[in-house]
Amino acid sequence: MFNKERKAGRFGVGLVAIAASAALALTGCSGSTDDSTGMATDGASETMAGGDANLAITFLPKNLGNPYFDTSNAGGAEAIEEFGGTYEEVGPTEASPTAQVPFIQTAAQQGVGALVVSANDPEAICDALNEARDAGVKVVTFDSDTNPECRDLFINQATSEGIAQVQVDLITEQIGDEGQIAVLSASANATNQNAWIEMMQTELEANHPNVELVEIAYGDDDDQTSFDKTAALLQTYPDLKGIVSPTTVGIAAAARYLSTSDYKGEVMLTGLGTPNQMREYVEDGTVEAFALWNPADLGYLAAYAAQALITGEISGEAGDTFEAGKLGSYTVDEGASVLLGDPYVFDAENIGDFDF
Ligand code: RAM
Repeated sequence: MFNKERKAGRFGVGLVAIAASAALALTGCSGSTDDSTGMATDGASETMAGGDANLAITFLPKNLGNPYFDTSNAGGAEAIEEFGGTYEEVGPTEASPTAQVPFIQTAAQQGVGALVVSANDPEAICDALNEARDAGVKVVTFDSDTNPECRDLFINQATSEGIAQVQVDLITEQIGDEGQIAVLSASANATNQNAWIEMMQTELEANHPNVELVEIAYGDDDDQTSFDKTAALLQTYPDLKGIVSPTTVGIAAAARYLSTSDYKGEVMLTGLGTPNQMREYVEDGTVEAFALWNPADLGYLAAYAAQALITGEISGEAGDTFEAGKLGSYTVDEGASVLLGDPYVFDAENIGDFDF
C-alpha cells in the first residue's frame, strides 16, 4: 500500500532545488532546426570539455511540447553539464509508434555516445535502436521502455505495481469505492501506460468488486484529442463516477474540460499529472489529488546511467553500480533496469510546495 507520509520528506526537499536548477537550465534553451536533418530540435545544445569518452547524449522524448518531458530532459541536461558532456533533445511532434525512428537513425549517423529514449511503442523502434547499438551508440530507455532486447538499460520512474496501486487507491477513495470509471490514456501502444492499466485492472478486479471500468480511451498525449475524448466519455456514460488519466497530458486536458462543465465535483478525476499543470484544478475543486514522481530526477538519473555505459563503468548487468551525482549511488536490477523511487501524491495541502 502506498504510504504518502513516508515519501514526503525526501521528495519534497530535493524537489525545490531541482525545480530551481531545471528552471535555470531551461532559460538557455530555445527551439531550433538541425541543419543536417531538417528536423525540429528543442533544447540546449552545448559542447563542454569531457575527456576521451564520447559524452554526446541525445534525449528523445515521446513527443515535443509536453511539460513532463521538458522537466525530465532539463534534469538530463543538468546532469550532462555536470559531467562535461553534450546535451541535445530531438523528437517528433506526434507521439505515434514510428515517429521516433528517423531521429534514432540520425543520432546513429551523427555518432552520438548515447540515446536516452521514452518509447511510444515497444516494437516499432526496436530495429532502429539495435542498428544504433551496432553502430556503437548506448541506448537507455527511460519513462517508457522498448522490448528489453533493444536497449542497454531502462530507467524506471517507479514500479508499475506502485504506479497502478496509487491510482486505484485514489480513484476508489474519491468515488466511494463503487460505480463506473473510465481510463483516459496516452497512445494505444505506449509501453508504460499499458503496463500500468493492466495492473490497475488486476487490482480493481481483486479488491474493488463494485467498481466497473467501462472504457479505456486514448488521447494520444495530444491536448485536444484528450479534451475531446473526455467529452465523449462523459456523454457516452451518464452514470460515470470517475476518470483515471495515467498521463500528464490527458489529466490536464480532462481537468480543463471538467472545470467549466456541470460535471465539476460530480465526476472525479485522478491519475498522473504535473503540479504546475494541475494546480488551478486542485485549487478550484475539480481535482482532489493525483500522483507522479520527480521527472527532473528521472532525466538526471538517465543521463548519469548513459555516462556510466559510455565510459564502460557499467554494462547493464544486474548488480552493476554507478554514481548519479546528487542522487547518489544506484544499482542495476534484473532485466537491466534501474529504479528511481516511489510515486508521490499531490493534493491541496502540498501542491504549493512544488514548481514543475
Ligand atoms: C505523459 C507521458 C509520459 C508519462 C507521463 C505520466 O507525460 O505519457 O510517458 O510517464 O505522462
